[in-house]
Amino acid sequence: MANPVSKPISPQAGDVLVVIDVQNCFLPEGSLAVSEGDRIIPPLNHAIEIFEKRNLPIFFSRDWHPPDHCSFREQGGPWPSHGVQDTEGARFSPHLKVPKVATIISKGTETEKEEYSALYGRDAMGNTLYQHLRKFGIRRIFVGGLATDYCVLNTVRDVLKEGYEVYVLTDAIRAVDANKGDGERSLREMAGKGAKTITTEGIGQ
Ligand code: VGL
Ligand code: ZN
Repeated sequence: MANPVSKPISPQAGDVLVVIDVQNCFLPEGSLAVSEGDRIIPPLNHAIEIFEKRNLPIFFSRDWHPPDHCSFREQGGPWPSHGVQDTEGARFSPHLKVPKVATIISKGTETEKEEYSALYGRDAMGNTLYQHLRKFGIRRIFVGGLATDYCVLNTVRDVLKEGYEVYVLTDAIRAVDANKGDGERSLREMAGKGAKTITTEGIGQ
Protein backbone atom coordinates (compact mmCIF):
# COMPACT_ATOMS: atom_id res chain seq x y z
CA MET A 1 0.00 0.00 0.00
CA ALA A 2 1.16 3.49 -0.78
CA ASN A 3 2.71 5.69 1.92
CA PRO A 4 2.42 3.24 4.80
CA VAL A 5 3.67 4.54 8.13
CA SER A 6 6.09 2.03 9.62
CA LYS A 7 6.27 3.25 13.21
CA PRO A 8 3.29 3.48 15.56
CA ILE A 9 1.84 6.94 16.02
CA SER A 10 0.62 8.36 19.27
CA PRO A 11 -2.27 10.83 18.91
CA GLN A 12 -1.56 14.09 20.72
CA ALA A 13 -2.71 17.71 20.90
CA GLY A 14 -3.27 19.02 17.38
CA ASP A 15 -4.70 15.70 16.20
CA VAL A 16 -8.31 15.00 15.34
CA LEU A 17 -10.30 11.91 14.41
CA VAL A 18 -12.90 12.26 11.67
CA VAL A 19 -15.32 9.35 11.24
CA ILE A 20 -17.16 9.50 7.94
CA ASP A 21 -20.78 8.36 7.45
CA VAL A 22 -21.01 5.14 9.50
CA GLN A 23 -24.78 5.18 8.98
CA ASN A 24 -27.20 2.26 8.72
CA CYS A 25 -27.92 2.99 5.04
CA PHE A 26 -24.27 2.26 4.13
CA LEU A 27 -24.02 -0.93 6.19
CA PRO A 28 -25.07 -4.46 5.11
CA GLU A 29 -28.84 -4.46 4.53
CA GLY A 30 -28.88 -0.68 4.15
CA SER A 31 -30.25 0.98 1.01
CA LEU A 32 -26.74 1.80 -0.27
CA ALA A 33 -24.88 -1.01 1.43
CA VAL A 34 -21.09 -0.93 1.24
CA SER A 35 -19.66 -4.44 1.12
CA GLU A 36 -18.07 -5.32 4.50
CA GLY A 37 -19.00 -1.89 5.79
CA ASP A 38 -19.68 -3.35 9.22
CA ARG A 39 -16.10 -4.67 9.45
CA ILE A 40 -14.76 -1.19 10.06
CA ILE A 41 -16.71 -0.68 13.27
CA PRO A 42 -14.44 -2.55 15.75
CA PRO A 43 -11.24 -0.84 14.51
CA LEU A 44 -13.04 2.51 14.46
CA ASN A 45 -14.26 2.01 18.02
CA HIS A 46 -10.66 1.31 19.03
CA ALA A 47 -9.51 4.58 17.46
CA ILE A 48 -12.45 6.44 19.01
CA GLU A 49 -11.53 5.14 22.47
CA ILE A 50 -7.96 6.30 22.09
CA PHE A 51 -8.96 9.81 21.04
CA GLU A 52 -11.63 9.95 23.73
CA LYS A 53 -9.24 8.86 26.50
CA ARG A 54 -6.80 11.57 25.46
CA ASN A 55 -9.49 14.25 25.29
CA LEU A 56 -8.78 14.82 21.62
CA PRO A 57 -11.56 16.06 19.37
CA ILE A 58 -13.66 13.56 17.40
CA PHE A 59 -16.07 14.41 14.61
CA PHE A 60 -18.72 12.15 13.09
CA SER A 61 -20.02 13.14 9.71
CA ARG A 62 -23.32 11.97 8.31
CA ASP A 63 -25.13 12.18 5.00
CA TRP A 64 -28.21 14.19 5.90
CA HIS A 65 -30.21 14.44 2.72
CA PRO A 66 -33.67 15.88 2.17
CA PRO A 67 -36.11 13.20 0.83
CA ASP A 68 -35.87 14.64 -2.71
CA HIS A 69 -32.08 15.01 -2.84
CA CYS A 70 -30.63 15.37 -6.33
CA SER A 71 -28.36 12.33 -5.92
CA PHE A 72 -31.33 9.95 -5.70
CA ARG A 73 -32.41 7.93 -8.75
CA GLU A 74 -35.96 9.29 -8.55
CA GLN A 75 -34.42 12.73 -9.16
CA GLY A 76 -32.16 11.48 -11.94
CA GLY A 77 -29.13 10.95 -9.69
CA PRO A 78 -26.86 7.88 -9.43
CA TRP A 79 -27.88 6.50 -6.03
CA PRO A 80 -30.77 4.73 -4.40
CA SER A 81 -32.35 6.85 -1.68
CA HIS A 82 -30.10 6.96 1.40
CA GLY A 83 -29.16 9.14 4.34
CA VAL A 84 -32.56 10.80 4.50
CA GLN A 85 -32.82 13.19 7.45
CA ASP A 86 -34.46 11.72 10.57
CA THR A 87 -34.87 8.20 9.16
CA GLU A 88 -33.52 4.92 10.52
CA GLY A 89 -31.14 4.61 7.55
CA ALA A 90 -29.50 7.92 8.43
CA ARG A 91 -28.79 6.97 12.05
CA PHE A 92 -25.29 5.97 13.05
CA SER A 93 -24.78 2.25 13.48
CA PRO A 94 -25.92 1.18 16.95
CA HIS A 95 -22.53 -0.60 17.26
CA LEU A 96 -20.54 2.57 16.69
CA LYS A 97 -19.28 4.24 19.82
CA VAL A 98 -20.32 7.89 19.57
CA PRO A 99 -19.05 9.77 22.65
CA LYS A 100 -21.42 12.38 24.07
CA VAL A 101 -18.79 15.08 23.60
CA ALA A 102 -18.24 14.32 19.92
CA THR A 103 -19.46 16.75 17.29
CA ILE A 104 -21.80 15.61 14.53
CA ILE A 105 -21.35 17.15 11.12
CA SER A 106 -24.23 16.98 8.63
CA LYS A 107 -23.63 17.28 4.90
CA GLY A 108 -25.59 16.95 1.69
CA THR A 109 -28.43 18.87 3.30
CA GLU A 110 -29.30 20.96 0.25
CA THR A 111 -31.67 19.42 -2.29
CA GLU A 112 -29.78 20.56 -5.37
CA LYS A 113 -26.23 20.01 -4.17
CA GLU A 114 -24.18 16.79 -3.92
CA GLU A 115 -21.68 17.05 -1.09
CA TYR A 116 -19.37 14.07 -0.61
CA SER A 117 -16.76 15.94 1.41
CA ALA A 118 -17.39 16.45 5.12
CA LEU A 119 -15.07 19.47 5.40
CA TYR A 120 -17.73 22.11 4.84
CA GLY A 121 -20.55 20.14 6.43
CA ARG A 122 -22.04 21.79 9.52
CA ASP A 123 -22.76 21.04 13.16
CA ALA A 124 -26.10 21.84 14.80
CA MET A 125 -24.97 25.44 15.35
CA GLY A 126 -24.05 25.93 11.70
CA ASN A 127 -20.28 25.79 12.20
CA THR A 128 -18.38 23.89 9.52
CA LEU A 129 -15.92 21.10 10.24
CA TYR A 130 -13.25 23.35 8.73
CA GLN A 131 -14.06 26.10 11.25
CA HIS A 132 -13.70 23.57 14.07
CA LEU A 133 -10.33 22.39 12.77
CA ARG A 134 -9.12 25.99 12.65
CA LYS A 135 -10.44 26.77 16.11
CA PHE A 136 -8.72 23.70 17.65
CA GLY A 137 -5.44 24.44 15.89
CA ILE A 138 -5.53 21.02 14.27
CA ARG A 139 -2.54 19.88 12.26
CA ARG A 140 -3.08 16.15 11.73
CA ILE A 141 -6.31 14.46 10.69
CA PHE A 142 -6.94 10.74 11.19
CA VAL A 143 -9.79 9.57 9.00
CA GLY A 144 -11.88 6.42 8.62
CA GLY A 145 -15.41 5.48 7.59
CA LEU A 146 -17.48 5.08 4.44
CA ALA A 147 -17.03 5.07 1.64
CA THR A 148 -13.38 5.05 0.56
CA ASP A 149 -14.18 6.04 -3.02
CA TYR A 150 -16.70 8.82 -2.28
CA CYS A 151 -16.96 10.61 1.02
CA VAL A 152 -13.61 9.54 2.47
CA LEU A 153 -11.81 10.37 -0.79
CA ASN A 154 -13.44 13.77 -1.17
CA THR A 155 -12.89 14.72 2.46
CA VAL A 156 -9.22 13.76 2.21
CA ARG A 157 -8.81 15.73 -1.04
CA ASP A 158 -10.24 18.82 0.68
CA VAL A 159 -8.21 18.62 3.87
CA LEU A 160 -5.00 17.99 1.93
CA LYS A 161 -5.83 21.07 -0.16
CA GLU A 162 -6.16 23.06 3.06
CA GLY A 163 -2.70 21.93 4.09
CA TYR A 164 -3.43 19.36 6.79
CA GLU A 165 -1.41 16.23 7.39
CA VAL A 166 -3.66 13.20 6.82
CA TYR A 167 -3.57 9.63 8.10
CA VAL A 168 -6.03 7.29 6.41
CA LEU A 169 -6.97 4.38 8.70
CA THR A 170 -6.81 1.56 6.17
CA ASP A 171 -8.56 -1.09 8.25
CA ALA A 172 -11.37 1.35 9.01
CA ILE A 173 -12.49 2.17 5.46
CA ARG A 174 -14.42 0.26 2.78
CA ALA A 175 -15.33 1.16 -0.78
CA VAL A 176 -18.54 1.11 -2.82
CA ASP A 177 -16.46 -0.14 -5.79
CA ALA A 178 -19.17 0.73 -8.32
CA ASN A 179 -16.37 0.14 -10.82
CA LYS A 180 -13.94 -2.59 -9.88
CA GLY A 181 -10.83 -1.12 -8.25
CA ASP A 182 -12.33 2.24 -7.31
CA GLY A 183 -11.33 1.77 -3.67
CA GLU A 184 -7.74 0.90 -4.53
CA ARG A 185 -7.51 3.77 -7.02
CA SER A 186 -8.87 6.16 -4.41
CA LEU A 187 -6.29 5.03 -1.89
CA ARG A 188 -3.54 5.50 -4.47
CA GLU A 189 -4.81 8.96 -5.29
CA MET A 190 -4.91 9.98 -1.62
CA ALA A 191 -1.39 8.63 -1.06
CA GLY A 192 -0.17 10.30 -4.25
CA LYS A 193 -1.45 13.62 -2.93
CA GLY A 194 0.44 13.11 0.34
CA ALA A 195 -1.91 11.21 2.66
CA LYS A 196 -0.23 8.62 4.85
CA THR A 197 -1.78 5.23 5.52
CA ILE A 198 -1.82 3.44 8.85
CA THR A 199 -3.96 0.79 10.51
CA THR A 200 -5.78 1.46 13.78
CA GLU A 201 -3.34 -0.99 15.37
CA GLY A 202 -0.62 1.50 14.52
CA ILE A 203 -2.08 4.27 16.65
CA GLY A 204 -2.32 4.61 20.36
CA GLN A 205 1.11 3.63 21.55
C1 VGL B 1 -21.61 8.41 0.00
C2 VGL B 1 -22.51 7.84 -2.03
C3 VGL B 1 -23.53 8.74 -1.85
C4 VGL B 1 -20.54 8.20 1.03
C5 VGL B 1 -22.62 9.32 0.19
O1 VGL B 1 -20.80 8.43 2.23
O2 VGL B 1 -19.41 7.80 0.64
N1 VGL B 1 -21.56 7.68 -1.12
N2 VGL B 1 -23.58 9.48 -0.74
ZN1 ZN C 1 -25.27 10.74 -0.21
